[in-house]
Amino acid sequence: MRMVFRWFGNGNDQVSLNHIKQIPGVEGIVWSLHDIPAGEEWPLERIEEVKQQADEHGFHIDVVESVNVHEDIKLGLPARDKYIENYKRTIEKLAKAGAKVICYNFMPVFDWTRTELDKRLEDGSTALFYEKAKVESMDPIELVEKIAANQDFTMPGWEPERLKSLKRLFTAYSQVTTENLWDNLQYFLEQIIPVAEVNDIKMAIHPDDPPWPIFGLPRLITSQDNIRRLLKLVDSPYNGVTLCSGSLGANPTNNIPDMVREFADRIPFAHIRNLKVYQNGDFVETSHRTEDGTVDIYAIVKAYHDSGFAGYARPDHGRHIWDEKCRPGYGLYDRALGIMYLWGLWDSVERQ
Ligand code: CS2
Ligand code: MN
Repeated sequence: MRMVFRWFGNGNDQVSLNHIKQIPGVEGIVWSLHDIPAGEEWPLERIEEVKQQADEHGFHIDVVESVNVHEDIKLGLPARDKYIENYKRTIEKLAKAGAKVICYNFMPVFDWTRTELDKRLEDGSTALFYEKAKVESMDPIELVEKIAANQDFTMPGWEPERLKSLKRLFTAYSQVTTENLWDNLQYFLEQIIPVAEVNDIKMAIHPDDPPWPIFGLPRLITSQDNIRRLLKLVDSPYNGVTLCSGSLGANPTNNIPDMVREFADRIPFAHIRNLKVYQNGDFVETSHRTEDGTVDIYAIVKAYHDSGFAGYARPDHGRHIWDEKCRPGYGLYDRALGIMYLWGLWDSVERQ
C-alpha cells in the first residue's frame, strides 16, 4: 500500500506540503490543475510546476485526481471528439511528467452530492452529511446553489461555471438513459485506453457518490456488478477503478471487501474511509475507525493486504476537528488520524 494525500495546490489549500510531510508514510500528493475547465488540454508548464513543488518536498506526483470529463462526452454529443482528443494530449503530457494513475469520474452534472457540509456529530466535530429525503424532495438547482453559496472554497465538481449551466445540463440529460450513458462511457474508454496503455498511465474511474441515481440523472459506477461491467467495456489493466469505500459504502448492500478481492488487479488507487448509514438512508461521514461507522475498514484493509495490494491509497475525506478551518472533507487532522489507523491495521495484518 503506497500512501498518498490529496493536495489542492498552492494558494488553493489550507494544508501545506510541509504539514503533509509530517504525516507518517505519505510518499506522494494527489493533485490536479483545478482551475482548468473540463475538456481543455493541460499545459505542460503547469504540470511541471506542480512536479517541481512536490519534488522540493520529496513527494511524487504519480496520482492525478481528477482529469475531469467534459459533459459533452458523457452526453454523447458530436463535440465529444474534440474533448476526447484534448484528454489524450493531457494523458501524454502527464506521462511525460511521470504520472502513473488518473482518477476521473463519469457522473452526470454533479460530482459527489451532500445536503450539509458541516453536520455536527456527537463528539462536537462536523462532517459531510447526506439527507435522503431532502435530495428526493428538493429542486437540485436550489439545493446546490444554497450549499455552494455558504462556501469560501470552490469545491471540485461544484465549480461556478458548472453551476451556472445546470438548467441547460438537466435539459440535455433528460434525453440520456442509463444505457446511453454506458454507451458513452464505452466510446470514451475505447479511445482513451489505448493512449493510456502506450503512455503507461492507469485510468481509474471513481464510483458515483452516492451510489444511486439522484435528481433523475442516471448513474453507473454504483455496485459490484456494475464495476464488473465497466472493467469489461475495455478489458485492459489500464482500464481500472478507484475503489472508494466511502462512496460505495453509502449503500450497505455493497460488499467492499469482496470487491477488493474480486477486482484487486484492476484497482490502481484506493480511497479508504468510513461513514455511518442510518435506517432511513441518510448518511454521515465519520472517523476512519471501523467501530465509528457502518463500513468495515478492518475487513477492507485485510482484503487489500491478502490480495497483495501494491497500489496507491488515500484516506479520502475526514471530519472537521479541533476547530480547523478547512475545505469540506479535506482537513489535515482527521485525514492524518485516518492514515495512522490505516497503517495500524496494515502493519498488524502484516505481522500476523
Ligand atoms: C470525491 C470526488 O473522492 C472524493 O473526494 O469526493 O470529488 C472525487 O475526487 C471525484 O469524483 C474523482 O473524479
Ligand atoms: Mn473517494
